[in-house]
Amino acid sequence: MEPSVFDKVLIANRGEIALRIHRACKEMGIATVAVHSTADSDAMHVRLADESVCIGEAPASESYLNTAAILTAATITNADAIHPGYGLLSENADFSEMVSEHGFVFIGPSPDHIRMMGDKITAKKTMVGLGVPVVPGSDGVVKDAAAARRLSDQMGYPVLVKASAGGGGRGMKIAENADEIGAAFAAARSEAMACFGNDEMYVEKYLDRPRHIEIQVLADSHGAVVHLGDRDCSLQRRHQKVLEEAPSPALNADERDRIGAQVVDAVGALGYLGAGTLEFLYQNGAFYFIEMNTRLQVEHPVTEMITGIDIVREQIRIAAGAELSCAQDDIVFTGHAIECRINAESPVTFTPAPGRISDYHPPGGLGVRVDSGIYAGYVVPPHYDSLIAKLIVHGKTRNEAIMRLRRALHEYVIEGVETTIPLHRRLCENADFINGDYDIRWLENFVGLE
Ligand code: MV4
Repeated sequence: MEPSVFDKVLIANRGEIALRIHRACKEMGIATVAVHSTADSDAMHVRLADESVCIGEAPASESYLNTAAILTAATITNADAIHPGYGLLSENADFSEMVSEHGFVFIGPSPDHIRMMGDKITAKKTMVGLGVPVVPGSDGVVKDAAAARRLSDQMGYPVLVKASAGGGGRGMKIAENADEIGAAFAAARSEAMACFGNDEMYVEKYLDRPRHIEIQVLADSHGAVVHLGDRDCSLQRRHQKVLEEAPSPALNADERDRIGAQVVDAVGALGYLGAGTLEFLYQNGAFYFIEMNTRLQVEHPVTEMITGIDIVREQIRIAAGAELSCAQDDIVFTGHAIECRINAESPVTFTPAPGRISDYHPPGGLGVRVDSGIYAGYVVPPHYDSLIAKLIVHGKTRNEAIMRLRRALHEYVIEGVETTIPLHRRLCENADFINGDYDIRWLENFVGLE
C-alpha cells in the first residue's frame, strides 16, 4: 500500500461534490472533515465524513462562504489540507491565500493563477502570448464606448462587449451594428459594475453558432502536464449547463490531439498546478479560447468515465507534491460518457422546487454512475444550488451511451420534488441530440418549444 499523502482533509463544500471528494479521500486512506450549515445537519456528506463541524446558519454567506469559520474548523480538527470543491470559495484567490497562511494546503492552483484566470482580459492576453487561439477582438481593455465603436467598425459586426470580471453571461451584451454599440457598451459596463464591482470591459467578434468545448488538464509540481481530452458542454440554458458529454461529437481524433497538445504546452509554460479546464468556443472547425476554470468542475465525471482517471485523487496527490499517476501516453480514451444534471426544479419553467424527497430509487447496472447526496426522506433545502444528482452513463459508443441513458432515466424515481428528469428523457429521444447536431443556442430553442 502507498503511504497516505495527507492524514486528514477538510471538505469546504456540500452536496454531491462534498461526497465525491469524501470518496476519493477514503480510497486514499485519508480521514475527512465535513463542514455544514444548520440546514445541512442531515446531509449525506455530513453523515459519511469521519468528523463534522457546524460552521453557521443556512445562508451560504454565513456558513460555506464564512472563511473564518472554515479555517477554525480546520484548526480544531487538525486537518492537513482543504478541498474547496466547485462554486463557493473554489476560485477565491484570497481564500486560497488564507488557507496557506494558516498552515493548511489548499487543494488547487496557486492564488496567482486563480487571480490571473479570474480576470478574463489577463487570461486572454496570457493565452495569446502562449500561442493559444482566441476570439478576435480588442487587445486588452476598451476604455469607453467611443473606443468600442472604433474597434468594432474596424472588426465588423456583430460584436460582443464583455466584462473582464465576468462569467456566467453577466456583464455581456451583443451589438449587431454601429447604432447599437454605444448602448451595448453602457449596459454591459453598468451590469459589470453592479455584479462584480469592476467595470473593465473588452470587445470580441461575436460567434453566432459555436459549440462550447472544454479541455481538462492536470499539472503536477514536477513539471508534468497531461490533458484528459474534451467535453462538449453546449447544452445549456441561461448559462446553466444541462447535459455534458465526452468526447465532443463534433471533433475528430486529429482535432482533439492538436488542441490537446496546444493546451498542454500552454499550461506547462504557465507553471500551473492541479486540475484546470480551458474553455473554448468551436465554430467552423476552429477553436477560440474564452476562459480558464481553475477548479474541479461539475462535469468532471464524464472525463473520468472515458479515461478511468480519478481527477479528485490526482488533485489531492498533486497538492501533496506527488507526481501525476499517468503520463500522456498512458491515457487511453475509451468509449463515450454523458452526464445529466438533475435539478430540483420545474422541468418546464426551471424554477427551483425544494422540498422533501418522499421516494427515491436511483438507477444502476453496467456503465451507470450516480453522484448524489440525496435519499428517501431527505429534505432539499431552499438555500442552495438546485443540483441534487448527476446521472452519468458510459458506453462503448455514443449510441450505446444514449441507449443506456434512456434506460437509466426511465429507472430513475425521485418523488416529492419536481426534477429535470422529464426534460432529460425528452432530450435523449430528440433527433438532433442523437445526431450530435447542436450548438450553444440549440437547447434554448428546444425548451422554448415545450
Ligand atoms: C461568446 C459567445 C459568442 N462569441 N463570445 C457566455 C459566457 C462566457 N463564458 C462566454 N460566453 C459566450 N462568449 C463570443 N465572442 C457566446 C457565449 C455564450 C456561451 C458560451 C458558452 C456556453 C454557453 C453560452 C451561451 C450563450 C453565450
